[in-house]
Amino acid sequence: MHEDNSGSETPRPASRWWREAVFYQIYPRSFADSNGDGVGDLEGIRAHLGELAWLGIDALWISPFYRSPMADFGYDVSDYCDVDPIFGDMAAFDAMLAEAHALGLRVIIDWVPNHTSDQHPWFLDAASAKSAEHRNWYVWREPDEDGTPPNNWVAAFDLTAPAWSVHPDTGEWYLHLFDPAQPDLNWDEPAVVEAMHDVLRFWLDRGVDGFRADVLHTIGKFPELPDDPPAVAGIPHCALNDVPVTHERVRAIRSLVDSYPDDRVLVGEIYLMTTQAIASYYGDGDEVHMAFNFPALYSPWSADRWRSSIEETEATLDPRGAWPTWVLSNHDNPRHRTRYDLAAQRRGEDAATTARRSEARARAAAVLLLTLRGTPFLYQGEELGLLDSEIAPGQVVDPGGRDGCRGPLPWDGTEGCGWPTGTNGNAAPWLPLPPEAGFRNRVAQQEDPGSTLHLYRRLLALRKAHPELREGDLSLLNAPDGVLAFSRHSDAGICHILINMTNESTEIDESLMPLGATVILASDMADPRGLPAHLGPDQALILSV
Ligand code: TEU
Repeated sequence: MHEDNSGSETPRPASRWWREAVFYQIYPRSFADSNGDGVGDLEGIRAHLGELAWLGIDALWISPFYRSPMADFGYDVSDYCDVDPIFGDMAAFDAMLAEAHALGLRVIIDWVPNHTSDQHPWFLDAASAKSAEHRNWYVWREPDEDGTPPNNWVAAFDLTAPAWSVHPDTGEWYLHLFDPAQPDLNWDEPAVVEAMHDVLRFWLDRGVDGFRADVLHTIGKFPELPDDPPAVAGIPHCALNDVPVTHERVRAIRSLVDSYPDDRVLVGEIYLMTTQAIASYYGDGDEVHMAFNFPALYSPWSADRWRSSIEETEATLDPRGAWPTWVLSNHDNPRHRTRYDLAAQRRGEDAATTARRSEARARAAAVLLLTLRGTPFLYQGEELGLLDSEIAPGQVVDPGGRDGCRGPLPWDGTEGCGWPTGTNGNAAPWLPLPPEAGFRNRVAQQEDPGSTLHLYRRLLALRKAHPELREGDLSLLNAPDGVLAFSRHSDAGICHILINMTNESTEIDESLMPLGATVILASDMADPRGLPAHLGPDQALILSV
């Protein structure tokens, strides 16, 4: 237990650092490998923090590095308060955290409250006998005579499989919204709540700046565990679970986090399919500080679709004083560059056009992500414009088949790009490197002032220089078909952001480019003299007006 918060006198004015910050998600297995075993580690993160500070990042979210049998690559935790040896040890974590703080980087870590590993001592005990001490820490049901599962819920990774498995030791079903190796905790059991709160305290005491809470909306379930309606057949239950009692539990977590000094933050992964449903987990400012806005992540490269996504986000969050987030890529979905390419090809775009548009689209998307009103979350490697790794059928290791976006980050132009090569008795990286790694790597892009890496760095610097880009209001502007245009404005200034989401050069009129405005950034890093009359294909501009 920490002591520094007892007898709090005057309430501190809440800092809003997390509203102004740009977060960068690190997926530790694929970030940087310090010991040549083919899997990234905490020392690898520590060694590269300087590069993230150089880029202008404010905060890190680090995906799980806890002890785990790795059935879900760390989202199956067998000890919440220790580091898996593949990632290092507690001293390596402390060193990484201290160095991040010394560089001015905040660090939030993943907390996985819905389920443990089936190898967690709690579950090993629970499964051993109906009378076991931890039995009620998980969700058990007696089998029916007909052998069908207790309800029709579908698990996340195999949509043909129930969210239930029979455990051989007692013959009863246990619930798992994800892999069978990830049994759901029973949050109706007060000892579970206490134990999981203790996990939060353990890491808060160690100095982390907050948490990204994994599928936080699933820690409450209707006690009768009713069937999902037939109309949503095939949708995993984790995307449907939305139960009032969860809000009470989230409020308790928030108040624990708020009881610590220095403005720790709670970011919820609320994996629900509408902004409306996600917004309810902000509560009255007493649940999560922020939640990922997944409908926007799934928006295609279309000005109309983005316009409605922005309208809906503003209309839903703003009235409740809830602060938006924006994310294009993470460790669960194809990278946005790959996603836009695949979608365009499905619509009939020919391969040569895709090759030409691919990077331009991803760069214009970066301008969008970093100028919307809300906190942006970058995913490691998007600053290099990475594509997904190509994964042959025999190389798939993730139970959800999400391997492509998890390819190792290429650091330099050497044979292994900073990773062991898999030759001469060396280990191979746990997943193949992304395409183009020979030139699309950190060192090569750092040396090229026109690179995607330098575009991200300039965007982050612009956010620091222009308060209106961080805290200003957002107004959508009328624009030609296929162009998304909005302004960000405050007492500090006005910016117009113009994004051409088509393959055609488009004429821009004076309402969007007023006389006297100046282009402060172009997504292709062109340096237009004076005001251009056109937006190039897939080009984005930021103007100071
Ligand atoms: O993801 C939640 C989640 O619902 C997704 O896994 C989703 O089902 C999947 O991406 C669809 O393709 C979180 C973590 O981000 C993910 O990595 C974990 O596997 C999952 O929870 C279980 O902990």
